[in-house]
Amino acid sequence: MYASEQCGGAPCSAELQAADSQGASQDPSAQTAFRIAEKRYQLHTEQVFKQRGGRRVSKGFVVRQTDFSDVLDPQPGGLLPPGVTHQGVPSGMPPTAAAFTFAAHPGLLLVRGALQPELQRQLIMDAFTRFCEPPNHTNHTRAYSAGLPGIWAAAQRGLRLQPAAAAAAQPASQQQAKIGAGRAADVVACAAGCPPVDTAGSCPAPAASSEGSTPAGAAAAAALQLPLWSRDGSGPPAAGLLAKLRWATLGPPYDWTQRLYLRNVPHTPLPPALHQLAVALAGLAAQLANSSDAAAPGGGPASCGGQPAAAAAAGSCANDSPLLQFCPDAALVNFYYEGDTLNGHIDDAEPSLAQSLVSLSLGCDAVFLMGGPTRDTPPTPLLLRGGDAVVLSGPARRCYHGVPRVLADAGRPQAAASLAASNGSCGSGGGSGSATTGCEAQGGEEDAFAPFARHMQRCRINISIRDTR
Ligand SMILES: O=C(O)CCC(=O)C(=O)O
Repeated sequence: MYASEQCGGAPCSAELQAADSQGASQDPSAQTAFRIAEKRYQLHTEQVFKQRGGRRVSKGFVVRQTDFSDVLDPQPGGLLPPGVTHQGVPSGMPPTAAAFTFAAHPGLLLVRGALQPELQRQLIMDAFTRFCEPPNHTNHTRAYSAGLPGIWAAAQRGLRLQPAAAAAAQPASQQQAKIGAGRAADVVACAAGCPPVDTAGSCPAPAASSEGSTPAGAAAAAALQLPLWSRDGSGPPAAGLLAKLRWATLGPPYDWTQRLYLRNVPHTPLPPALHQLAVALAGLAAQLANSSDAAAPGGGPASCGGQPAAAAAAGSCANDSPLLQFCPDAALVNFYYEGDTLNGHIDDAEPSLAQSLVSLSLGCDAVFLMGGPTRDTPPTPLLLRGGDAVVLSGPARRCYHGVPRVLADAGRPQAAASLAASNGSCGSGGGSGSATTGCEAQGGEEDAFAPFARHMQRCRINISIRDTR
C-alpha cells in the first residue's frame, strides 16, 4: 500500500481507502484497537499560546511527546520480551543479521541488519535515481504522465520544470481514465536516458514496451525530447517535486481503479538483487515456520510461500510445488518523511496470499504496527531500523499492519545519527545547517553517497516486494 502525507490522521486519498480489503465495515477512522494504537504513535503537533497585551496569541506549534516505551526493539544478546524468539540465520546473510519470530504473530519474521551497509547505500541511491524514473510509475505519473526523468539530479542542481515540457505531458485525469478503460498501452514508454533494464532471475519476462504507439504515447514521448529541467524554468522546482515523491513501482504497476497489476504497460523488472534477497528471506521464513512450533499455530508451513534458504540464495524460483513457488516480480517503493503515515491495511491485491511479502527498510527508524486479521486485534508496535527486513508469510500475510510514525531527526535524534553511522556513511553533522556533514573524504571531496545520506536523515524508504503472478 502507498504511503501518504499526513492528513490529520485521516486517510489522505481514495487509494488508501480502496486498499482496505475490508471496505466500509472496516472504516479506518473507527475506534478500533488498531486505530487507537495508530493515534498513540502518530506525530501530533499542538498549538501553544501566550498572553500579549491581554490577548491570547499563538506562539506556534510544538510536537506532543510520544511514549515509545512499549515499542519492541529486539536485539541479539538483549533481553527479549516474552513471546519473541531469536532465530539463527543462514550463512548467506550478513554476519550481523539477527532474526526474530513472534509467538503472537505466526508468519511474521523480523531480520535486523538483513541488508549490508553497501546494499543499503546502493538501494537508497537507486530509489532516487532509477526506481522513480520512467517508465516506472510514481505518484507524479498522474500529473506528469511522461514521468519526471532526472528528478534527483535536477533537484540537486536547483533546477525547475520547463513549462513546455511539462505541458506536453498528458494531464492526470486523461492518463488515469485510459488506464481505467483498459487502454493501458497508451502509457508513455521509456525514452532515451532510462536506467538499464535488468532481468529478474528466472521469472517471466515483462511485456514489451509500446513506446509512442498511440497519439498519447507519441505526445508524451515528444515531451521527453524537450529539456525538462532548466535554471530559469517557470514550472515547479525539482526539489519541491522530489519532496512530494511518495511512491514508485518496480515491475508491473498496480492500478487501484481496476484493482489489478498492469502487465502490459512499460516498466522495468524487479532488479535481480531485490528478487534474490526476497526469495532468500521468504525461504528463511518458510524454514522457521517448518521447524518452529511457535510459528505454526493457526497456520503453518502449508500457507507460507518460500523455499529452503540455500536454494533461495541461488536466486532460483524453481520449486517442485507450485503452491510453494515464490517468485517475486514487483515492488512498491514508499518514501516517508516525518509526519507521513501508512494506515493499517492488508495487502490483498496479489492473486495468491500464500506467497510472502518481503519488506525492506532504509533510512530513518519507524514504528511498525503488526496486527491481526481484523482491526479489533490490538497490534504489536515494533521499531524498524534502516537495514531491517520484515517477512509477512503464512497467517501474518493476511493481517493488518501499518506505519504510524517515522522517526526523523526531530522525533528521535539518536536514531537518525545511528542510522547514518550504521549505514557506514555520513554522521548527522549536527543536523541541517551544519557546516560539516561528516561525509567529506579526507581530501575534502564528498563521496557520491553524501547528498543521499543528508537526505536520508529525514527520510525513510520501504521496498515491499511481492509475487504478483
Ligand atoms: O513501510 C513499511 O514498513 C510497510 C509497507 C507496507 O505495509 C506496504 O507497502 O504495504
